[in-house]
Amino acid sequence: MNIGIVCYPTFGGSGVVATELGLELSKRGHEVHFITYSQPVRLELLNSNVHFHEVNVPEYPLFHYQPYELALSSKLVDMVKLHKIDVLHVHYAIPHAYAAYMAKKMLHEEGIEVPIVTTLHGTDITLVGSHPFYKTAVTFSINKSDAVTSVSQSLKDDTMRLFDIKNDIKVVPNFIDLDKHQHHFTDCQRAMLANEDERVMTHISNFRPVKRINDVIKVFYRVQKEVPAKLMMIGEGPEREGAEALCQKLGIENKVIFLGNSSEIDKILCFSDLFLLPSETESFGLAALEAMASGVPVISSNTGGIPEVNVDGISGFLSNVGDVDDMAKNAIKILKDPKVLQEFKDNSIKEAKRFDIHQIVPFYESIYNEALVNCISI
Ligand code: GMT
Repeated sequence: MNIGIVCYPTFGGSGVVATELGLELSKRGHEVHFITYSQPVRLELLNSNVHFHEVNVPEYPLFHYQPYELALSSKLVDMVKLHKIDVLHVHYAIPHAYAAYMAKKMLHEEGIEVPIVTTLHGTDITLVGSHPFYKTAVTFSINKSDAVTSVSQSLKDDTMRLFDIKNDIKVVPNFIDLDKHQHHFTDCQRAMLANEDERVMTHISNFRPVKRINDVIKVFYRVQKEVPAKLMMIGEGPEREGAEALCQKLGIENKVIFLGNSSEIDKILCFSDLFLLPSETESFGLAALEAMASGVPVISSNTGGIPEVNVDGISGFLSNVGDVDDMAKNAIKILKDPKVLQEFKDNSIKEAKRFDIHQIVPFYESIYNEALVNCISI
């Protein structure tokens, strides 16, 4: 099958999922075309089955806002025709599902029918999409898609609650390539960052307010009083500056290492003992799953789709949003005793196996096949 994938090419989870999906589909014999404004960060290698087509939006001074949707829908039409794309899979409703619908309509005028599969990732629904300024267009795009998937049951429930949805939404959870997360490294650089007796705690995100970055620091502050530890902060975003200031205020700046964005997540997780994800909301929590696949237990909030991934008392612990005391207490419980830590590490890998890429990707293939058969004619 020739599959067009539209996504955000950045470090965000939706772009990561779209990229890993495309790569796996290519291994399964499909031809995959990524169509977006720059090469996705996790897409390192292009080959005869994996292509990247850049969407260019020329700057024009008359426009206060450059019309990306317009450029994207035109590019989709051109690429579908040129590469005989059978199905378009768009990740993130805004504006991808909307642009794909326009492309579908233009292609229909030329006698070409192409089904649109839309995957909802979370912020496109819970944070941005339900805003009154976008809601009408988001509802329309979801209802006009040939198939709609959501990355967790929780996100499906939110979508049904917040929008007037006429379409069926299938839950296809995010997935993980376990092979990539098994530690084959011989150059684990743990010693450069922490002493032998110190535990390594890690947080990875885009440092947006929804991630509650200050809670990460507050939990760590409590833990390091009881257990010698270091904290790795991976990612970039608006909350980083405030978090660095908080570390200084608490006098722990020498124990917290801000590493910025990294494409070596697997290496960082290789020397981590605990992952912190205290988010306000999280449709799934791919970062937590990546940690678990590397054998790193998770201390998280119990919001959104996180409980579908992190199992309380097994792969880590869940607490109410903002309850940093409880999170710290749970973190200490895991970190203090090496036997307990090892048990949680083993359990984390076991739980991550529920999301094995080889089990999940076939669901997308059957959704594409079904969409091809039932392609809604406009
Ligand atoms: O979490 C973010 O800020 C990035 C965002 C995105 O759209 O890329 O992540 C969302 O999609 C991920 C992949 O499906 C999920 O794992 C994240 O939980 C979800 N983020 C939120 O719901 C806040």
